[in-house]
This record gives sequence, C-alpha cells and structure tokens, in this order.
Amino acid sequence: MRVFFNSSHDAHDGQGEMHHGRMVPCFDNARRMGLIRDAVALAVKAQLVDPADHGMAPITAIHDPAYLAFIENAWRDWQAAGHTGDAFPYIWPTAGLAGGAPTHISARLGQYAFSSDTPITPGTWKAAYWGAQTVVSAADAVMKDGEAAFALTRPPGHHAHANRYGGYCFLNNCAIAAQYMRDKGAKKIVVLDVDYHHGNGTQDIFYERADVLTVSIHADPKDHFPFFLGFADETGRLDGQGANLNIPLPGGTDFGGWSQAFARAMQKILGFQADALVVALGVDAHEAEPICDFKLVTDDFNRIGQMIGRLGLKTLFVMEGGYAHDVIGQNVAGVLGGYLSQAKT
Ligand code: SP5
Ligand code: ZN
Repeated sequence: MRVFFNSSHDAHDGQGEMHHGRMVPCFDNARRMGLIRDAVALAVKAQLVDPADHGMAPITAIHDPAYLAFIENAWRDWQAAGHTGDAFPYIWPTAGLAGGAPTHISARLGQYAFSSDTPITPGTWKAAYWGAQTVVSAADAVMKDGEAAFALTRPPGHHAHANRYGGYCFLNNCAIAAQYMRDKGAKKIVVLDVDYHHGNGTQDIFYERADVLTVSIHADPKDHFPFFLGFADETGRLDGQGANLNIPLPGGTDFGGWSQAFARAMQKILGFQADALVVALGVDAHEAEPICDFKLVTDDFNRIGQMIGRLGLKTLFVMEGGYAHDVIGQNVAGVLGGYLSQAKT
C-alpha cells in the first residue's frame, strides 16, 4: 500500500497540554509517527511517498480564509506580544460575553479555539500545511487508479471545523481529502470515522450537504470529549438531512459492541452508494490508550480493516488519534493489513 508521509509533522512540537488542570506532555507527539511508519512498513508492503505541493486551493475549499490567516500567523503574533512558550487561549467568547472585535492575540486565540488541549508552536502551520498536502496527494493517487492509500500525518484533523481548532487538530484533513475527491469527479463520498472521539469538525463541515455522508462511531459525548457534539439525534440539516450518522457508545465498549455499531454503519454506507470512502483512522479505541476507555485489543483492529475492505469502495485512510506508543504501530498496521486481505483492488 502507498503510504504518503508528512515528513514535516515534527515541526508541530508542543511542550505540553492542559490536562485535568495540569500541564502534561502532549499526547499528540512526534514519536507517534515513526512508530506507526515502521510498523506499517514491516506489516504491509509499504511504499513510502512524499507529498506534492498542491498549494492553498484544496485547503481554502474547506476552511475560512480569516481562520487560515489566523493559524498561519498565530505564533508570530504571540511572539510579538512577548511570549516565548506555546500559544494557548485563556478566554473564550461565550454567550453573553461575545461583543466587539478584539484584535489582541489572546482574544483571537479564544475566538478560534474550542478547547485548551491544543498548543500552537513555531512550526504548527508548517506541519499542518504539509499534512493537508499529504492527504491531498494520497487522495489524488486513489482517484487516479482506484487503489487504496494511507496518509500518515500529524497533527490530526477530524476535530477541526471550518473556522475552529481544538482536540489537537487545525486543518480537517479528511474533509479536505473528501472535497478534493469530489472536485476530481467522485459524486458521493463517505467519511467513516473510527477514532474513539467524535469527528465533530467533519460532521459540522458537511452537515448541510447531501454529497458527503459522515458516519462516526465514538465514545458517548455525554461524558467524553468533545462533549458538545456527536449525539445520536444529529442527523444532518437541509440538503444534508439524513447524511450524518452518529453511533455513540458507552465507556468500556469492547469489540462486541463496537462491531455491532459497525454493522449499522455498514448498512448506512452501502445504502448511500458512494464513489469513494475516506476513513478517519484513529486507533485510540484500544484498551491501552491513555485518554480513552474502550476495550478493543490489537487483533480487533485487523478485523476492523477487514470490515472496511468488505465495503468494496475506493479507500483513503487518513491518520487521526492513537497515543499508546506500545501498540499504535501494530494497530494501524492491523487495520491496513485487514483491509488488504479483503479489498478487491
Ligand atoms: C484526534 C484526537 O484523538 N483528539 C483527542 C483530543 C482529546 N483531548 C482532550 C483530552 C482530555 C481527556 N480526558 C480524559 C480522561 C480520561 N480518564
Ligand atoms: Zn481520538
């Protein structure tokens, strides 16, 4: 399988994140990528490919220009204000406290962030920009010959909205890839999100569209991040009515519960008759994951890959979460290997 690798990923290098009131080392760290790359190289015949530069157009097709300008310049503006550590917000425009158009960097951090777990560092834009190029290059390859590809990148993307960052995500890589595939001739796309966390950004971006079905299997937001989106009654709006499926699952879910959810997802996906599939491939449903509480084991990820292969669609895998260093490589390789064992192309 072709593995498009974002070799600029380590330009995003947070010193820490706010976690339960303390600064802790970032869960999304540079070590993840090497571990996954090496395990995948061993397990599936991986062909490492460097991304090509497709410029800003595929990114502006999804994200607001003012938001992109903010992310690109945030570190410079933060430094200009005299700060040396990573950039974080400390105030947010919430109901009743959202007037004016303040220009201070701290106000704008709060305007564009939805959570406090996501540092902006000197190389954040570079890593995120090349991450988007990595998924676009992989999407391009899938559209050209129909064979599956894997975009291996960080920071992840599925929590990012058109104009909001958070949950370690800045640019919504899956949304950028899905739109790029649409523009290259695919009429209908499914984005299937198997990360432990709800893909709130992807859902929001496509919520009113009928051409992109978004499906997410995740920990119930009533007591898991991102808390404020991802409920079962969110089914899409206007043209997009019926084109969003959320399957929230309780903490402690094992492969029995997870695979039942997948069976429901599969029915919905097959009924949609898409031309291509984008998989938001988080592996943080594993029992060893530090910020999650599902109970999947490594063999289950191979089964998930097989189930995805049986969907019979042109497939692009995009790396999302997965933070347990001891197992993430095997788990990602398991999904890709399982997929290859079942897929026709
Ligand atoms: C891409 C992705 O997986 N992003 C996840 C971002 C989650 N950040 C917030 C972490 C807070 C977790 N608190 C969990 C407590 C478990 N005991
Ligand atoms: Zn996650």
